[in-house]
Amino acid sequence: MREVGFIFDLDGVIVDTAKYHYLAWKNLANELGFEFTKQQNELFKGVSRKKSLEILLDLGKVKATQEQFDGWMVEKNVDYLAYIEKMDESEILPDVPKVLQFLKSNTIPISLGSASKNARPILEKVNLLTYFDAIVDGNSVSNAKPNPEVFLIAAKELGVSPENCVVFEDAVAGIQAANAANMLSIGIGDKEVLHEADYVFTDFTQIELEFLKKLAKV
Ligand code: B16
Ligand code: MG
Repeated sequence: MREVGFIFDLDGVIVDTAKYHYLAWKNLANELGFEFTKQQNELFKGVSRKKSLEILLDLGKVKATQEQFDGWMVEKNVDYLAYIEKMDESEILPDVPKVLQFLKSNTIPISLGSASKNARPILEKVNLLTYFDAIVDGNSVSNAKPNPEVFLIAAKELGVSPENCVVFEDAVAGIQAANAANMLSIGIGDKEVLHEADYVFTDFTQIELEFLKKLAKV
C-alpha cells in the first residue's frame, strides 16, 4: 500500500466545464419551451447527466417518454461536446498544474474522481491526462456522489487505503462522498456551502506549499 493518494474532481476543481453544461442544458430547455437560469444550474454541479435531466424536466414541468428522455440525454451531450471540442490549456483553473506537478515530482499517485462520462476527452483537451495514474469517472461507477463509490474505486486503483486519500471537490455531494469514504475532504469554493469539508479554499492559489507538503507527507 502507498502512503498517500490524491483524488481530484474535474468540473469546478480542474476546469470550469459547468458553464458549458449550462449552455447545453439551456439550449435544451429553450427548445422544450422554458427558461433555465445560471442559478438553477447550481443544482446540477456534481450531479450525473441522467439526474440532471430529471431535475431539468421537473423545473420545466415536462413529462417525457423513455424514448424522449434518452434522446434528450444524447442531444444535450452532443451539444456539450461541441463546446468541449474548443477547450485548451487556457481553461485550466489557477495553480492546478502547479499542484499536480508538485505531487508528480514527489511520486504521489493521482486519480480523477468525477461524475462525468466525458472526463478523459476533457483532460486530453487541456493536456493534463498524463498526470493521472487512474481515471475514475461516470463510466466506472454505478452509484453517483454522495455515494463514496467513485472515490473508493480511485483509492483501490491507486493502491492507497481510503483513510490515506485526500479529495479535492467543489460540490456538496462530492464532499459528502469523500467523508463517507473516510477520506480527507478539501472543498474548493465557498466555505459556507462546503461547510462539511475538512478544509475549504476558494481556489488552489490559496493553498500554501507547506500545507500541501503536510498532506502529501513529504
Ligand atoms: P457528463 P464532476 C460533473 O462533473 C458535473 O459537475 C455535472 O454538472 C455533470 O452533470 C456530471 O459531471 C456529468 O457529466 O454529462 O459529462 O457525463 O464535477 O463530477 O467532475
Ligand atoms: Mg465538480
